[in-house]
Amino acid sequence: MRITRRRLLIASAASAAASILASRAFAAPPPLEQKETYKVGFAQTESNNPWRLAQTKSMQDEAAARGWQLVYTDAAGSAAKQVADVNSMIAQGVDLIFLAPREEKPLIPAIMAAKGAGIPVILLDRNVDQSLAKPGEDYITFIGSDFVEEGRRIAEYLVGMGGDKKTIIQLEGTTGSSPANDRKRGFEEFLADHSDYRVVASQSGDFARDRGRQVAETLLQAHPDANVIYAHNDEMAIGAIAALEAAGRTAGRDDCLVFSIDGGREAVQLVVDGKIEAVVECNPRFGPKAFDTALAYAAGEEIPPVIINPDQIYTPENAADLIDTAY
Ligand code: GYE
Repeated sequence: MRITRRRLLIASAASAAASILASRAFAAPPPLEQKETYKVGFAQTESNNPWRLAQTKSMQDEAAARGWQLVYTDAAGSAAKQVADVNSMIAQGVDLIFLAPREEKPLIPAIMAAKGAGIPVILLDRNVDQSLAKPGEDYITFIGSDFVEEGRRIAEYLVGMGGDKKTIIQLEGTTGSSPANDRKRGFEEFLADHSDYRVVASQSGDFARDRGRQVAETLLQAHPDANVIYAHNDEMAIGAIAALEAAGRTAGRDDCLVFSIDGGREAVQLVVDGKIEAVVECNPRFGPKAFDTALAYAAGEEIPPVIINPDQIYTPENAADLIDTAY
């Protein structure tokens, strides 16, 4: 009796292993047919800042230029709505879905649903948890910036300045999103080797201007000695400048340094004005590369698992010359 049971267990373990192997063997994103024109989805995460608007415009312009139909949705800052948006694109039978996943984990079921329905997915601008979904298997690739590097560049610039501004408030992006996780990691990892620099408070401002202002106001009250604000995007940096001024302080080298990431025109102008010390660019113009990648995939070309956009840095030395490159 006991032996039979053991045999059964071995047999079922073997068949489980076989089925894992079988699913691995077919673990590739669904193919994309070569056609004259396509109907593709773009599932945007929210539209509350110039970065998002520039990204959407770039996708719409590219679709129009190529004569492709674009099914556009805006999740308005809700991961649950974004999952529903992807499901509706699947129901509409789009050929491919461009997805800007709001957070790293909640969009995994949407990626898997598209895969199950035979629709390939390209992730744009934000990534997902790599232990739960993989490029080249569950989706084609991730196109976007190297967020760890963006955070690292800000820290490197700050340390490179020298001086006595070393007490830092960090305004984090949307909790659970890949740019917030990675911009924090890159920044803090670089500073780990410079222990005289201290992040005294770090809180999410949800990548939003007014939330950034409110959080900065509270943190500046709790840490009046703070003399650096590192914001994970322009919007929160602009909110933080308002908070500094409301507290009777000034943004800039004389009082509190402000840093941000994105490179919208308003923030680059603030670098020219001396209120933001430096902005690391995060380019939102995805259209051409996104559509080219889809075509390369349809043509059977090998697509790398990540496609990194090159980004520049706006500083007091170059901001006036480069402002026309800002979106
Ligand atoms: O920095 C921010 C936006 O995901 C890289 O999201 C993007 C970030 C960008 O809302 O402004």
